[in-house]
Amino acid sequence: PCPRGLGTPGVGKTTLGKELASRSGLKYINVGDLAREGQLYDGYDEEYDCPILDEDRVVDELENQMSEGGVIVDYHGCDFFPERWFHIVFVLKTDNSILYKRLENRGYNEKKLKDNIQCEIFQVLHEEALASYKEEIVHQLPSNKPEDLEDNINQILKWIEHWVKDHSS
Ligand code: DAT
Repeated sequence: PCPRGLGTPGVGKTTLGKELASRSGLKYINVGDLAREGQLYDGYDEEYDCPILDEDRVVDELENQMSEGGVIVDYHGCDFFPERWFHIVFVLKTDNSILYKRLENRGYNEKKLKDNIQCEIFQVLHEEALASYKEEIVHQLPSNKPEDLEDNINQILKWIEHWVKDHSS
């Protein structure tokens, strides 16, 4: 039900990713920005009025950095990334009424609004993550209010600390 090129914008991925990078020292990569800068597109979706991501070129572009490690990747989809790239996957979840307001503030038109909210209702991205990665590394996090952001960051920082400890002998 969720067309390519759409997803759940507005849930707070960029806000969380950047803040986490600055507090953890990990590197932050926004796949949408990377694609725009490198024009990593493969055609244009007329119906949804957005370029279609060239997934193979995105993967090629990221491969070197990803094998070095220590990277936070921000994107609304995850099924085309190699499974070996990630040790943990977070799917942010925002209540529909709150998400609707955030997307309205971004100036989305009615069709784009409806499609994106639909996508959230059907939990498409969470299912995509569960189908692409081991269930135990996929975590859903609430992203409605500023306290959620703070809780999520603290929780992930703790996880990073443990991971580093476990892998440093
Ligand atoms: P995304 O990168 O998923 O598109 P964003 O990080 O740009 O989303 O955030 C969209 C808007 O929502 C932005 O104005 C910041 C706000 N926001 C993000 N996380 C939030 C939270 N936990 N509580 C309240 N507002 C939040």
